[in-house]
Amino acid sequence: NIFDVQVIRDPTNVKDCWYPKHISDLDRCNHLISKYEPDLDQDHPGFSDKQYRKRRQMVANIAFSYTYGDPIPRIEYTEDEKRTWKAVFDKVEDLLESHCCKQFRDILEILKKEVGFCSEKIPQLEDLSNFLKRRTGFSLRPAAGLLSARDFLASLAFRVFQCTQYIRHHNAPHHSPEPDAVHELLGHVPMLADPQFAQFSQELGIASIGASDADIEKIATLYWFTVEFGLCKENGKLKAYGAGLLSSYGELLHALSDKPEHKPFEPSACAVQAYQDQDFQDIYFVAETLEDCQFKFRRWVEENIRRPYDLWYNPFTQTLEVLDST
Ligand code: NLE
Ligand code: FE2
Repeated sequence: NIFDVQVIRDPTNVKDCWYPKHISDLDRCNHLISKYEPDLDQDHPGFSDKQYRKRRQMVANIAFSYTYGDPIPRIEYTEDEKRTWKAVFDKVEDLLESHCCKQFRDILEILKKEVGFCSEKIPQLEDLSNFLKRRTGFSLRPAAGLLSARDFLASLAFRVFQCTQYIRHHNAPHHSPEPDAVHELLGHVPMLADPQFAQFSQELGIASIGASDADIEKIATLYWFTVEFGLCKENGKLKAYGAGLLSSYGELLHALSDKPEHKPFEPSACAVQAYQDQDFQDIYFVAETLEDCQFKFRRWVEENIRRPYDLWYNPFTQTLEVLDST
């Protein structure tokens, strides 16, 4: 078998399943979840906009034909798309000092200096991928839309971030229920350029490899309340570090207001917290610091995710290696 399918047998907690061993196996980890797509969802702001739907298809096709090692094709963004990027970028920048965590603020500065990150042009995935490779070893690969949690999390184990390339509809710039390039590039990329956060992201990914469906659900929920919608404290004040907040002016304001509930970050409670993904969250988890979040998560994985083997990511061969089989 060319994919070296490893069958893991432990009916209590581990699913018999294929998982990616080498970074190039991520070519097979791109199963889409159809949800909030302009073609299917009547409430999507692009539903009745034929041109927008055609554009989305075209951009998605880049991801469908991408394979490991290709440079990520550049997109010539339209005026509408550029205006949308600028609208979000400028508004988020207004809230930078008051609402966004230090890691984000610092890396935004570096991005401005090193890759010309600014409100006037939408950065290209290929350029940001190269920036990330130098900073933390993360890289981007184009994704056609929302992916299954298992596939998306698996890519993080290889320090690969699957990244959409299309832009949200111009009628709703300040909050989108689905990922788009504004969200990925403005929200995720700066955080993935932080070494400690990159490490945390990879550990979420490694924890998901070979996990049961129930455990994937828990890890995806932890991912949701940290990487996407996490808050932390800075000199006693709440700040956002979650990418879903950092790319949404509307939700940034909401998250730090007194409207939603703020709970201290505790992995075992967080992993089973119900949530919706259509609108602003009603609950946010607050980490003392990002390091604290990482340590608590690590401990939770050790105590809760049982696997008959340990995995290690070998960065020289870009391979997940089994350390210890019992
Ligand atoms: N709510 C985010 C935004 O508007 O940028 C996107 C979240 C995707 C999970
Ligand atoms: Fe995201």
